[in-house]
Amino acid sequence: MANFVLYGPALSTYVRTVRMIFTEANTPYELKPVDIFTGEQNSPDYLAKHPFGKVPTLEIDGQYLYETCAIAEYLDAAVNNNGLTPDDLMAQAHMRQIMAIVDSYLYPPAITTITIQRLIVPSRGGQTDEAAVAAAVPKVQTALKAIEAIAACSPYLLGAELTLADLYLLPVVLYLSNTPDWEAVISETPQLKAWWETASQLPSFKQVLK
Ligand SMILES: N[C@@H](CCC(=O)N[C@@H](CS)C(=O)NCC(=O)O)C(=O)O
Repeated sequence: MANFVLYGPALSTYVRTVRMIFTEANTPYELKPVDIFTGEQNSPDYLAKHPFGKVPTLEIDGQYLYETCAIAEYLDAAVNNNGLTPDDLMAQAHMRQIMAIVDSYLYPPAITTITIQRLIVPSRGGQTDEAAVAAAVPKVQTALKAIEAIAACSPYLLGAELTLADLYLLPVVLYLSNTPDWEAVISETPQLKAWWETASQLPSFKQVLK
C-alpha cells in the first residue's frame, strides 16, 4: 500500500473530509499539521506542495495532490473500492453536484464569514461583524435548500449509502451548528436537519473531531 501523508490542520473542514475517507477505508495515514492561523500555508515550503496556499495537500509516495474533490475521488478509488461513490450515474452526478455546491456556494458564507465571525474573531478578542453575518445567513439558506432539493436524506444525502457528498457537508454543518445562527440557517431545510442528526453520529465523523 502507498504511504500517505496529509498536510493540514485537524480543524479544517476539508481536512476532516479527507480524514473521514481514510477512516471509512481503514487506511493508515500521517497527518502533518499546517497552521493556517499563522500563515504557514503561504510559506515557501508549503507553497511548493500547493501553489494556492490552501489545505489539504495529500502526499502519495512522494507525489503531491491538492484540491479536495480530486483527493477524495482518488482515495475512494485507490483504497476504498469506490465504497463512497454510488454506482448509478445520476446519483454520482448528484454527489459531485453537492460537493460543488459546498465548495462554491456554501463554504464561503458558512465558514469564511459565519464561522470566522462567530467562533474565531471573538476567541481572539475581536468583535463579530454582525452585518457580514446577517448577509451570509440567506446565502447559507439558499445553498442548503439547493442541496435538500437534490438529496434524499434517507438517511444519507443520496439514500441508504454514505457517499463523498455526506463527507463534504458534515464538517461544514458542524461549525454552523455551533453558532447562534444555527436555528436560522437550518430552519427552512427540515430534511437536512434530520440528516444532520443521524449522519453526525457516524463513528468516522466522531473520530475526526478528536
Ligand atoms: N479548493 C480547496 C479549498 C480548500 C480550503 O479552502 N481550505 C481552507 C481550510 S478548510 C484553507 O486552506 N484556508 C486557509 C486560507 O484560505 O488561507 C480544496 O478543495 O481543497
